[in-house]
Amino acid sequence: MIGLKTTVRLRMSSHDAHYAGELVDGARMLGLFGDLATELLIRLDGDEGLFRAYDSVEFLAPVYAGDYIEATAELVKIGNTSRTMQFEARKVVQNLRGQPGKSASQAEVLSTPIVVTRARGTCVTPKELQRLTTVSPPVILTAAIVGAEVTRAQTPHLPVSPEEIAQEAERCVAAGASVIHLHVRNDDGTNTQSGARFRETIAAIRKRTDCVIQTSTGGAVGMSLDERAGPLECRPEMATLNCGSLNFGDDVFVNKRGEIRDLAARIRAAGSVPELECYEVGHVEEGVKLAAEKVIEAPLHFQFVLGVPGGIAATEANLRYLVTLLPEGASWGVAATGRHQLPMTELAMRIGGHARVGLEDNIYLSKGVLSEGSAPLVARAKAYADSIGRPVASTKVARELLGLAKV
Ligand code: KMH
Ligand code: ZN
Repeated sequence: MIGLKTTVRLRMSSHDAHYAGELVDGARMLGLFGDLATELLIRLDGDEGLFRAYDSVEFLAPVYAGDYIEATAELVKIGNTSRTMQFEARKVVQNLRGQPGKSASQAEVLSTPIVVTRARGTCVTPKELQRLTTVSPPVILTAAIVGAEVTRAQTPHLPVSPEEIAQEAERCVAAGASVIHLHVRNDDGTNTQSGARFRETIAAIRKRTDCVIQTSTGGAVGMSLDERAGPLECRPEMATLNCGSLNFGDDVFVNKRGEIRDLAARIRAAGSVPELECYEVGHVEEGVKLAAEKVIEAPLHFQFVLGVPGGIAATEANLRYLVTLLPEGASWGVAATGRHQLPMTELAMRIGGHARVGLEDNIYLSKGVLSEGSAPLVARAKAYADSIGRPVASTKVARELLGLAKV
């Protein structure tokens, strides 16, 4: 429910104008915000609730009769009875009356809307008037603790040996992760998809924790399909299925359509549940097609990988669009690269998704400060989930949500 949004668009008429020169008063914008807040409360609680206070209001540009205003409210925090919302009103069409050489009825559509008012405020719905149950769904935190590209030269905190990886998996689960996205390394730190090395590493993890282990079938750029399928001999509970090709930094990560279907069949034969890795819009559509072709089974689990150089950018608009492509019943999460990891995983958690953090995608805790392994990144994601009222899924709950059989 956090992230619930609503929008109205309407024309300011001369009835709305209050001051000289057909200027509309700021209170009119606050009236719109009040109506938007009420709609969000009705959607959330089944009650109109009450507006308690504005924390901030900024009037940023004048509004005149004849302008069109688009106003949006977004639910950003839910307490026991309090509901905090962020408001924005934008001018999307402006009347040009009064400008030199323009007629009274002349107007233009603004290619870049002008923000006229911004505010943040808190509403209240008393407990006894909350008619709908608003239970926030648990969030599954995935820790991508190794990856294929990160090196010890970039961060000394990268686990390499099976025992180091197992220790890191245990730390991440203690911090709130329920899924470990797994790559493995040779002793010299180079990447490998060797089934034997996965077997050894999974056994070491299993001695320490009962998390969901999701092995990579992406491996590293340039590996053959047979090589990438190596970990499937361990019959992992989950395995990634990369849903399309893309430029991957300076390389090309090749996932031909036939190869995707081949790997999907191997994942199924191994008794594993696929997670669909999508780095582009078309990859999501391909994932949906795979289900239509019965190559994979519903419920589908999508991972939106945002911010790979060459792939879809890590922006709010992109993420909100990707979510609209999903079929009913699908789950989704976000794995964003580098400095995008924090804002994008938080956004995902606010709007109902799951989140992946860890050194595979981002080695920094903050600008210039290396994360001492993936566990601090998991702990920070859990703290955020707690702050917005989403419980972090235990390994048991994660298995239920993902439809996995207990190993
Ligand atoms: N290393 C990337 C080329 C996956 O694990 O399936 C692919 C990757 C995705 O990491
Ligand atoms: Zn990976």
